[in-house]
Amino acid sequence: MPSVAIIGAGFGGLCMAIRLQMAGTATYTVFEKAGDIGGTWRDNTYPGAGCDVPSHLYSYSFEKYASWTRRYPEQPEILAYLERCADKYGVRPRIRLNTEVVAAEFTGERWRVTTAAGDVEEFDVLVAGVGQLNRPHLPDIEGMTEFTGTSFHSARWNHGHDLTGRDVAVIGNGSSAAQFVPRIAPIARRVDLYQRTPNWVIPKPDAGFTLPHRLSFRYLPFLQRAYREWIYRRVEATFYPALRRNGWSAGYVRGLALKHLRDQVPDPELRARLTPGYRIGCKRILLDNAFYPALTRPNVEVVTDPITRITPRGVGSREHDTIIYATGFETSDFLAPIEITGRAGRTLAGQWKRGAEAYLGITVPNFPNLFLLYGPNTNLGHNSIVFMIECQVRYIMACLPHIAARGPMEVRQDAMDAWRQRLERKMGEMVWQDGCRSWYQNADGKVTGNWPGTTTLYRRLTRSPRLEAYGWG
Ligand code: N01
Repeated sequence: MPSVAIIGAGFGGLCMAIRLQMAGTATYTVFEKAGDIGGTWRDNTYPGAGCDVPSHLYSYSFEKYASWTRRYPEQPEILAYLERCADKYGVRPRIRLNTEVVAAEFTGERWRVTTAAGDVEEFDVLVAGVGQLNRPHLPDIEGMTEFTGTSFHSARWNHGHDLTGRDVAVIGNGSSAAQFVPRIAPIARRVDLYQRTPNWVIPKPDAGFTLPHRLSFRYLPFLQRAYREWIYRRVEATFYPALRRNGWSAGYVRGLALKHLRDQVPDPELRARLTPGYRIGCKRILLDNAFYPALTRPNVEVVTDPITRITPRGVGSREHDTIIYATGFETSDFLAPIEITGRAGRTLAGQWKRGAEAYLGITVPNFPNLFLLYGPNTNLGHNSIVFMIECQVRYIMACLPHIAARGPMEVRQDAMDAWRQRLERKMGEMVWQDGCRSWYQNADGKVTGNWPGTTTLYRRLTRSPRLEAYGWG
């Protein structure tokens, strides 16, 4: 089997490592820049961090877990699940922690991988599992550096800074802020939530699993499989259509969101400020039961005035001792800042100047034997990204024997062009450019994040490599 370098030990990189391990090949190395595994679930430790996809679906299909304590467990449980997977499948010895890959160059036959420490090693195949939400985005606001209080990004939570009795400014109101604002509002003296664009929010059907539930899942595995299948089919059938221009469920989901807002926010003036003016689904829909009630607290204010500057004492004319940037991630520069050089000295950053793209979101012309997990146009607005990652890993596993037999595998430019046209046609059916800006888009407004089809279609398209696309027909 070809040797494989995997970058990143989050859901994607670990899945790749486990599948290689299960296939009985130990010729892989996982490079992880942080001191531990877990990716986004290691980084996002803010109070209330969790996932908006039920864990019975947001987990590996080959490693179902019967003991989730609730439908939507929080970050510690998800991280513990990943750690258990790494232990159970014995991949830890092949993970190099605190080892950042800074460059990878295709030599004509193999990938030469360089780490920040200056070590260089060669592998046949390079798999990038760095994800789309791994580098915090900090805004560029005048005066930011002059602030004399404590400031941090939500994905780099400062647990040493007690928020009790503080005057806190939260900048941003996406999924992260929606989860931690209800946790900090009861202890802070005041929370000013700076909202640039309101989000659509629908109820989160969360519930705990009782012991009988958990035992049933453990001892009646068909029940757990059926439950997982039911969640999958429900989100696919109800929420995917809501993201389509003519989707049948958009009105239904919008109605849910408006009712949720009416039920939870009695003040019409605040309700008006929280009502989005763009089509539902254009930005990520939030699933949350605690965010709106937190915003109605007397010590919380939703501030919609644009932020003009940050002073040493707070945001604009207000005084704060803490600023929390819930301002999202650098999502469109996939793989940055790793310098990836393919055939004939081509760099990935150069090739993707007008927007990242990859055939099936996995392979890239001019970059033989490079495979991406959770790459361009494979993010979802409605279902489990772990499902997409498993499709990609299965595809890569199916490519490896071909590489072993025939040498480097490179997707043809015409296959990439045909894929792009297909994506663009499908993208025209979706709502992600209908009156909003979001992290799904790059700086030019092109949607480089999301997959515009059903996940069932993606699974079908990635079931096995079409060898003609690689010039091996
Ligand atoms: O980040 P975001 P996030 N001045 O990019 C605002 C996943 N996730 O960390 O909307 C003022 O959504 C920005 O404003 P606007 C999930 O996929 C999932 O919250 O651009 N504001 C926005 O409000 C999610 O989508 C879960 O106008 C500025 C916010 O910052 C993704 O991660 C939990 C600004 C950024 O929101 C990212 O979520 C957490 C500026 N200069 C995360 N710049 C769950 O599963 C940015 N903003 C529940």
